[in-house]
Amino acid sequence: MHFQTTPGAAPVPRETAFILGGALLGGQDSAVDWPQQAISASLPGSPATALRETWLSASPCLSGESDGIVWRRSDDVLYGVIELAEADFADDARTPLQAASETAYRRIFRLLDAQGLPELWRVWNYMAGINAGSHGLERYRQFNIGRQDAFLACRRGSTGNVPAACALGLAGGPLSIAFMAGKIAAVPVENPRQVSAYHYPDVYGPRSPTFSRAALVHPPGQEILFISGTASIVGHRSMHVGDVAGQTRETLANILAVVAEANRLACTGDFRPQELLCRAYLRNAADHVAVDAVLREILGPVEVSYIEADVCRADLLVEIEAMASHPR
Ligand code: 3EB
Repeated sequence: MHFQTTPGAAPVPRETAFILGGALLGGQDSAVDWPQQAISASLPGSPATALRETWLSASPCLSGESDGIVWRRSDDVLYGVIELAEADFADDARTPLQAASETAYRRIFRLLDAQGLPELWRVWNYMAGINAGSHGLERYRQFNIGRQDAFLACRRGSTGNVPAACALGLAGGPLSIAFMAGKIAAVPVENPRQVSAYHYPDVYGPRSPTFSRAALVHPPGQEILFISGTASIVGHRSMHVGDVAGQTRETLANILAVVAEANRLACTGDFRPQELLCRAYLRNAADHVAVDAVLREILGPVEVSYIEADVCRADLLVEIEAMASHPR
């Protein structure tokens, strides 16, 4: 599998049958016939108003649409996108976001079981107003209840072998979840500097988030490291509140710790910080210059895309995710 980023308006560079799926950063949905997660947000510091990220398969893909999930698969890997409008869950006994979240994850697990690619590797979660409250509970916490309920209902377990993930707030739009899954289980990676998110205490919500700090996954001939959205959290506490440069340093210390931990488990040799392809989410677009300076000081000249989005804790200003790939 090959990953690439191109300016949004550019023509698709290869035969589209080989496109597994991807994301459109900054853009509204454009008509493509592969699963594409549209992330409608501004891209601070980018000359392009949209960037397209594409996963290319080594072989032609099979396409499908099931239960509202648009997906494509090769023999070994499946990528899908599901978007659910919360208004369609208005009559549910649960909050609409909780109900939509549980429904989305249940549908994802059903699809993966049916396709014989049951191992969920990486999930990208976006929702409107993530820090807003409704029904007496912050919306991110509502999402966490629905997500965890689906893992438990589908007999997945909600600790240990859970996917790498990110969860961000956008100005509006549906609950949007993209995911990558495969035949072979991911190797989950935790961060010794942080309490595992699935063990966060309940001051952060009635249910813990269901994700691992990183995952090593193994498509044919390859080892990919997916580092989850990472923030300025040590133990389980938010650090450097109000200080975006301090938060960025702490976040990168966490990412370096996750890379070191992944390297103990990797089968293709050490991943080096300079290899990372990063996405950085900024609560305030104007922080881009400060975050970029710290990021380049610590990681060197890596590839990074900035997206204006809300981090899931109201006291955090920046979250960074990353990935890297080795031949195997
Ligand atoms: C954190 O470490 C910051 O709920 O899926 C990062 C990555 C975060 C994923 C998720 C949340 C999620 O808790 C927030």
